[in-house]
This record gives sequence, C-alpha cells and structure tokens, in this order.
Amino acid sequence: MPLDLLARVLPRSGEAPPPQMVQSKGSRGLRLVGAVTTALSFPASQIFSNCDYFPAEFSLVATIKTPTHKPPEDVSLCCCVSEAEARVTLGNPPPCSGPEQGQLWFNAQRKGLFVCDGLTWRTLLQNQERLDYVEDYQDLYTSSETFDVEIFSIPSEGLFMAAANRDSRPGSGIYQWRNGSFQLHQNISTQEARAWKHFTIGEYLATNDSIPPHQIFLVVANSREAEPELSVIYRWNQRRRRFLRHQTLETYTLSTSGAYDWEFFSVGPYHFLVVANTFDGQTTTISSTVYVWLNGGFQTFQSIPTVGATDWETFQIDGRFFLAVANSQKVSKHGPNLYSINSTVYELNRLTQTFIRFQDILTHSAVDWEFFTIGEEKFLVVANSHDGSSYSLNSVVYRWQGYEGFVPVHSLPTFGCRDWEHFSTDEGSFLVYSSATSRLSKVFKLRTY
Ligand SMILES: [Ca+2]
Ligand SMILES: [Ca+2]
Repeated sequence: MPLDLLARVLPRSGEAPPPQMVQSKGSRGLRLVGAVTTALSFPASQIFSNCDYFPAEFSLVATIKTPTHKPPEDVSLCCCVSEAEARVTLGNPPPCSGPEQGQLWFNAQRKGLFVCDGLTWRTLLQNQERLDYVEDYQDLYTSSETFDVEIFSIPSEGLFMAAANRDSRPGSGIYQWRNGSFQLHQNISTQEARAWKHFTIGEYLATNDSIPPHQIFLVVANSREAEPELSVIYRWNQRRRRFLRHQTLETYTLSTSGAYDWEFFSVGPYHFLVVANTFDGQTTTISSTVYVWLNGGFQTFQSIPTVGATDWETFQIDGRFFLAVANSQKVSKHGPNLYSINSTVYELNRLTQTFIRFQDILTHSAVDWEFFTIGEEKFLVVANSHDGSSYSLNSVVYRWQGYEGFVPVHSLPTFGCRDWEHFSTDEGSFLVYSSATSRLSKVFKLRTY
C-alpha cells in the first residue's frame, strides 16, 4: 500500500465525503472519488512507468504478508473490519469506542492507516519514521530565565507549554501552539517559579454523573527564599479560556531534604518512587533512593550513589526497564567543584531485583534527561548546563543502539540549558529547551525521512 500516495490523494477532513471501503470477492479496497476531476491527481510517474496518459480508472493491490509460524495479528485486525460499516476518516484521531469498531482512520502527518478495535486505534500500516537531522525552528523569548517547561494539551484547545520563570513580574508564561509555533497565551504571577506540573482529574467526555467532569490543573512550585515554600494550583476555566487560581499549598519537601526531583513509575504490578537527592549541606556525593509501594506505604527498595542528582528519567525499551540519573556537580572541600562527571543509566535486573549500572555517559553539569521515540527509534537528550567556566555548551542527543547502548548522534549548541521536553503536533516532532541563564528558550524540529 503506497502510504505516500494515500497521503496525497485522500481529501482533507471536511473537504469531501470520506472514502468508502468496497469489497469484491475476497479483496477489499478504498474507493477514492474526487468532487472535481483533478482532486485526486498525482504525477503518473509515481505509479505508472511507460504510461503517457493518466488512466481514468485503475486499481492498486496491496498484499499483507503474515508469517505462518506465529499468530497472524494483522489478519485478525483485517477481519474485524466490518464491510458494511467501514469508513475512512482523516485529520485528528476520531473517537474510537464500540460504535466505531472497524472504522479506519488515515493519519496524513504520520502516514499511517489505523483501525478501531472498539477501544483504541491500532496500526494497520505505517511508514516508520527515522530521525534525519535537527533544525532550528523557533526562538522563544520568555519574560525572564526559565527553570522548567511543561508541555500538555487541553482537549478542544490544543497544545500548551507552561514556562517556570524567575521574575515575579509578569511572572511565568503559558504559551499555546498556534499556527505552528508557541504564542503567549497568559502570564501567571509566580515567585521564582522552579517547576510546573500538569494533571487532570475526571474523565474527558464523561457521560456518567458519578464521574467528575474533566478538570485540568497546573501546579507551580515557587522557590522564593521565604519558608515555607508555596505551591499554587491553577485550574483551567473553560468559559474564560484561562487558568485561574484554585488553591495554595505549603510544601516543604524541596527545601528540607535537598530533594530536587522525584519520579513515580510502575513496573508490572509494582509502583516505585525515585528521589533525586542533590546536596546534604556537606557534599553532593550522596545516595538517591528508590522506594517501592508495599503494604500501603513506600519502603526503601534501593539506594543508588549519585553526585548532585538533579533529575531521574524512567523509560522502557523492548520490555527492559531503565532509570537515568542526571548528575550535576561534585562538590569537594579541597579544590574546585567538578562539573564534567558521569551521569548513569541503570537497568532493572529482574533476577536480582535491583537496578544495575548499564552505561556511564560523560556530562557537563547535567540537569535533565529526556527520553523520546521517533518511529521505532529511541533517544535520550541531556541538558548540559555548565562545565566550570562556560554555560555555552553542546547538549547531546543519544540514540539507542542495542548492545552498544546510547550512542551520541547530534550535538546541539545550548546556553545554560536547564530542561528538555519532546512533543509532537500535526506539523511533526519537536524538542524544546529552556535556559536558566538566559531569556531565550528554543524549539527544534526533528526532521525525519
Ligand atoms: Ca520539564
Ligand atoms: Ca527529565
């Protein structure tokens, strides 16, 4: 099935009636009908060789091969397509539940054909994208230095980014992705905002009265010297299309324990919490702790030696579970502080039930790891912030290469890099980084082929 061709000839949402699935004996196909004759045009050379005229009607035959020695998953997917109901929809993912079972959805941006199995969209055919190179895409000048960015979406509104900015006036910026770039949507007054977290409560499109309606929250951790630290919760107001102050919480965790970051993750039935301990007042060479949820509470699972740990990133590759720590600096009583030190990727060993060192990666005051995937490829990008003399450093993208582990593939010049986030839109796949030493945050486009 030529997905490139489908992307070109299928009408955009709303422009034309969706194509119908037709069946002739044992074969199924899509009937593409253009409102105007030229609507379905494409260069004949793309399909026909030695053919000077574009034919009025033709068929393309696609064969899906399935190995006979294992259950043919693709065949079962095809079988659930009911002939009478089959319709192809385009554009954004349509709802997929019982009534939509068997419907097809063509995602032009990702060049994929999906079928609704009654619960989720499952891939029938997809072009596997691969990372080609990284392109400078948008310079985003925030109102002051940015310690964290949080990317989230609001159904019916689209993609947003909350920036945690240093200055209290005008505070932190909330940006919306409009026409292919981030535009300022709202400023929220914050006190040396350190981090934003987004969370939701309730179900989107809840029809049952017992389920609370979908509510969207943003919580900011303010770090102004004063104790206690204040975390303020904001709630999205649908009518005013803005975040409004909802509640204020006094939080102590960050200031009292030297904890810089915590991550919650699950492996099978087990729930874990991992804390990045940065500094105990004497040294940065201290342990960070993985806790496991047992008997109604978190208990120590493992202590892992870290050096000024600032961030934990958790991810899975082919059923293997990994934890990566960002080590920021080695503070020693004698001599200068060291910033160019190893950060480490650990893998959960299911036999010993411990996290075991998988790979050391030389970093320069690493303050964030971000894991992301493109097609079938897996990547880690590190935020290198300082090497002892300069903030102008390369942050590095590493690609998973199996037995070799993570191998550097791209070096991106950054200035005081503090946080990386990966996100995808209809326009493609992107990375954004924020700077703790400059107003300039940058968006990069991940070019694929
Ligand atoms: Ca972040
Ligand atoms: Ca991270």
